[in-house]
Amino acid sequence: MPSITLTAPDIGCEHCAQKIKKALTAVAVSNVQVDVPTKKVTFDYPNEQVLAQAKTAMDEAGYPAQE
Ligand SMILES: [Cu+2]
Repeated sequence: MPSITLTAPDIGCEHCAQKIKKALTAVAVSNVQVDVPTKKVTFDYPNEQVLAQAKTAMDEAGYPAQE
């Protein structure tokens, strides 16, 4: 499964990390890791459609991501 690392500049603390992890549980990604100091979100995704859903989920959670 491909893996991607996105940067979400609005991550500020562990609470943000938990919100993102929770938002991504609704999407079929796996191995979600959020690194607060670097504001990076890494996960595995099965296909491009799921990747797009994950980005949408992050937008809706208030943490828009950039590649
Ligand atoms: Cu926070």
